[in-house]
Amino acid sequence: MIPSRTGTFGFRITAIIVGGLLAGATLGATPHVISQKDREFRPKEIIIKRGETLRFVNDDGELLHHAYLSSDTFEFDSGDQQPGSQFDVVFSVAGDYTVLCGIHPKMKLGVHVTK
Ligand SMILES: [Cu+2]
Repeated sequence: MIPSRTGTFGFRITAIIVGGLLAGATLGATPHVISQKDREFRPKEIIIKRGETLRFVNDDGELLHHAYLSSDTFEFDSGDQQPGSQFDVVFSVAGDYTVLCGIHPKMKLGVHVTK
């Protein structure tokens, strides 16, 4: 019986370690928050590393927003964003991009993704 107990114990230890690593990875990938308030992206310019996440938050009262990016190497489309909602985008390709809003043409966000 002792060997079988040890085996179960060993498995549990492994599960705890793997679980801890996953939790750590999630914490390490804290998104960069982009506010969309007063019909502006805030900040208007951001530098991130490839693989990092931008979180587009619509904190603009009653207004809809619709963040999107269209380029040769990378694109996304948040769809219409209701007030209070958020949309996460992982920038998986390095480059210099301009994110626009499909509803407010003057809204622009410069995203510089380094390798
Ligand atoms: Cu907008």
